[in-house]
Amino acid sequence: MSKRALITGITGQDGSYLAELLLSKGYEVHGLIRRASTFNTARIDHLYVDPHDAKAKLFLHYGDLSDGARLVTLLAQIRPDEVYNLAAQSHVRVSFDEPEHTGDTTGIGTIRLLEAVRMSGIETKFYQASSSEMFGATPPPQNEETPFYPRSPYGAAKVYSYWVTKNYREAYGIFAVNGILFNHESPRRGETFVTRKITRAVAAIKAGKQDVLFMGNLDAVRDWGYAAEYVEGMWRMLQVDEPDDFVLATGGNYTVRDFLQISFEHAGLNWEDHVRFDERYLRPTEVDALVGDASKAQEKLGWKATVHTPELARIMVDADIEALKHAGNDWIDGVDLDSWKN
Ligand code: NDP
Ligand code: GDR
Repeated sequence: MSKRALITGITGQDGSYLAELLLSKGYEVHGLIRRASTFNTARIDHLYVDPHDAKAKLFLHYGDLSDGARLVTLLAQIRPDEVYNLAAQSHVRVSFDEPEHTGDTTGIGTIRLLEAVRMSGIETKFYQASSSEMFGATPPPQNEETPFYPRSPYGAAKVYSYWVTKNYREAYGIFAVNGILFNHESPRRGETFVTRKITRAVAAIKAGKQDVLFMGNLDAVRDWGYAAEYVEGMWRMLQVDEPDDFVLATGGNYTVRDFLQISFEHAGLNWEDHVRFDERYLRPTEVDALVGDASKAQEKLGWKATVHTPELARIMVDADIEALKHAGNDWIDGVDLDSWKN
């Protein structure tokens, strides 16, 4: 019998890589998707097989983390061995615009899912997508022992989710773990996160479709790793004997300015000729520096990042240059995106 997993947030960056990984390991994969007026499954379309086909191993179900009753029904019906809670309003800047919605999805959504596990009476392992944003103002290097000091409604909601996950482990004996992941990126990264915003702009500028890129704080320090590697770490956290919490990070230390420089240079461009400041992209409170220490994951999970920030930037620039060649009129350039998205 193959193992069964349920992934919330399967249509997102990490959900798509995790679905790929679990399918490659022979899992039957179930994903929660939100009903939308347009299709939102572009990142997993390549994995989809018609459910009438006997070979189908990926099944999608409508649902939402705001709908607790639906979560109970789904868990009782699917009876997964592993639940990965990746769904969230995940954009830090947007969480200042939509603080209540972010709290409801990124915070309360987690306890709805944990309650659904409990109420459906199933035995399952539970992974919570916790974040380095929880460390916020506490200076690096950050590890599992570092105190939390969130600096956004998003960070605060993730702290809530972290603690309820730990509480359900202690109170009800659920195998529940927190993966505290530092920034991880890929060619599938959402277009309004800083790395992808930069690499898409590089592709568009190189192709003569864009000239200027508006940015916020270039001094922020981040530890950017490769998402495809991080989902392996998530899976490993559910394969150990005892539930525990783990940091995943590369340990690297780069500013947004460094990422601009590496990305533009890779395409033969000078970033200073194209980048302009727009205060719209500043946050009311900023997280100045996140640099992770993942030695516990290396020791106990045998997990270590191999792709570091400069290589990641080059992978993303190459992918966006390639994507633009095939995009035709579907490509929305960075300037347009900026005017109505964050
Ligand atoms: P994305 O923003 O790419 O994906 C978020 C997913 O959540 C999407 O599938 C989205 O669906 C879904 N979602 C949003 N709101 C709801 C809701 N109310 N009900 C059900 N589903 C919902 O995030 P990532 O893949 O980058 O990140 C995955 C998780 O890891 C998130 O929880 C994020 O906060 C966390 N995290 C991410 C890090 C990173 O660097 N990427 C680092 C640390 C933590 P839809 O497609 O319909 O919008
Ligand atoms: P972050 O990622 O807030 O770290 O959260 P993001 O890429 O949005 O910002 C990183 C840093 O870049 C600065 N910045 C800009 N950011 C954006 N988006 N757009 C800009 O124009 C811009 N200019 C400068 C930001 O101020 C910030 O300092 C991500 C998300 O994936 C979270 O869900 C996850 O939990 C954390 O990473 C770890």
